[in-house]
Amino acid sequence: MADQQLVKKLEKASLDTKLRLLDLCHQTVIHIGGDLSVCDMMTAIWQYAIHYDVKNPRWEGRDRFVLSKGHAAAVTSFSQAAIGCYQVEDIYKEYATDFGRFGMHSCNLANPYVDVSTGSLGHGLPVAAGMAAALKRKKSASRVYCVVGDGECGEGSMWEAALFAHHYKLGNLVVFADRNGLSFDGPTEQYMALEPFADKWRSFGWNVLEIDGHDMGQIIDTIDALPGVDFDRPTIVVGRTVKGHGVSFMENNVSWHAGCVKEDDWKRAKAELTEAYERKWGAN
Ligand SMILES: Cc1ncc(C[n+]2csc(CCOP(=O)(O)OP(=O)(O)O)c2C)c(N)n1
Repeated sequence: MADQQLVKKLEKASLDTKLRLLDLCHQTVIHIGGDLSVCDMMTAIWQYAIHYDVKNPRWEGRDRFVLSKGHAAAVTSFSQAAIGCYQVEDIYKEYATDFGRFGMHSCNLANPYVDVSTGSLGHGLPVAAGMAAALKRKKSASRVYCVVGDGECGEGSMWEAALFAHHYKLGNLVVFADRNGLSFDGPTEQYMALEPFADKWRSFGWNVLEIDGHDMGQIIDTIDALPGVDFDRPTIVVGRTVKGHGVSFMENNVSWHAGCVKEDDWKRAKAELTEAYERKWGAN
C-alpha cells in the first residue's frame, strides 16, 4: 500500500495544479473539464512515474510522454512546471499573448518539453506506439507514457494502434485512459458506446489495470506495480474519473468541456477544491 506521506504530497501537488488551472480558466478559455478529470493521474505521471531530466528534455534515456487527448495541454503544462520545466507565471503570461510555448493543444514546435504535437484526436496513441516500437528495437530502458481520452477511443486509429502495440509486444508502452464517460457534447455511451471498455482492451491482448483515477493511493500502487519494459504486452491503466472533478457545478457537466470561469464561480471552485483537501489532510 502506498506510503501515506507520498499520497499526501501528490494530492497537494494535484490540488496546486487544479487551483492554477482555475486561475488560467478565469483568464482565458481552456478545456477545464478534461483537465480536472485527468489531473490526479497526470500529477502522478509527471511528479512520480516519469524518468526525465528537465535540463535536457531531449535526453535519449528519458521516458517519453504523449498527450493523445491533446486538448488537455494546460494540465500537462502545469504538471511539467511543477518539476521545473517552466515558471508557472510564464504559462499565464504566454497564454495571455499568443500562447507562446503553450497552447490550447500541445505543440512541440516551440516547446522542447513536448515530444509530439497533438490535438487532432486519435493520432497520439499511434505515434506513441511507433515510438515504443523504435525504443524497443534500440533495447532502450525507457517507457512511453500516453494519456488518452475515452471519447477519443471512438477514433478507428486508436484500435489500429492497439493491434500494433500488441503485435509488437510493446511492454514499454503504458497508456492512461481518462474514462470520465463524457466526450465533447454528451456521454460516450450515447454517441459511440465503449463498454465493456476494459474488456475491449483485454480482447486486444493488452495488460489492463482498472482503478479509481482520483484515488492517489491506487494510482501510486499501479505505477509501482507496472511491468518492466521487456514485458510481452502493452499496459493500459483505465482510470475511472469524473469530468470537472472536484468542482460541483462542473462535475459531469458537458457545458464545462471548455470555458472561461467568471469571478464568483472561480472563487467558489477554488474554495471547494481547497476544502476537500483540507477535510482530508488538514490545513497544513
Ligand atoms: C479528430 C478530432 N475530432 C474532433 C475534435 C474536437 N474535440 C476536441 S475535445 C473532444 C472530446 C474528446 O473527448 P474525450 O476524449 O473523452 O476527452 P475529454 O473531453 O473527456 O477530455 C472533441 C470531439 C478533435 N480535437 N479532433
